[in-house]
Amino acid sequence: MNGRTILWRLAWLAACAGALGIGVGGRTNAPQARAASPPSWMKVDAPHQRVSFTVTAADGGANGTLNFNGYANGRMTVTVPAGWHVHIDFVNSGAGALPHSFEVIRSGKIPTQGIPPAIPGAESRDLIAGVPPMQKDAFDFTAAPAGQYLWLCGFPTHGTSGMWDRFVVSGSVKAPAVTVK
Ligand SMILES: [Cu+2]
Repeated sequence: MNGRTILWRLAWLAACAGALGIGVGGRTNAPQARAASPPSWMKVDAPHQRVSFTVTAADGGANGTLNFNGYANGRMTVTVPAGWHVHIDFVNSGAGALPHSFEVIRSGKIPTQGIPPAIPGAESRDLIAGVPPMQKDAFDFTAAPAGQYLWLCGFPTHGTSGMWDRFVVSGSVKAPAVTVK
């Protein structure tokens, strides 16, 4: 077998492994982040470096309704390029009949209730009292500085009960993205 044939066989093996979802040399049974097609609740306006999210609190029964868009306990990661304008339409679906709120905090220990947001303007009204069931709010902020953040519900004990997801402000990505695991 000459060198070219060996290279071709390696390429073929890599292609097969990729098609089967097998990481070469990696574990095959670990949960992996999925880069699904953009969710319907994200609207990207790339020319204006602007992204809008509809964030629904208590979207179905996941985590006893303590979730954002169905995800809790950091299962979802939302990434936005640094410097982009972010608009959030926040909706409390009413499932679970509890108030909820939304804010961006630095990644780290989950507080027992809302704290001042890490990014100016990145919070819904009545952070600790919450937005009542079936009500909504809207707000805007600039995604900066780059770093690791969380989306948190500031209603007492909701965050520590898992009502949080990951939010990354990235200095290297070119477009917003949502991954779940
Ligand atoms: Cu909540």
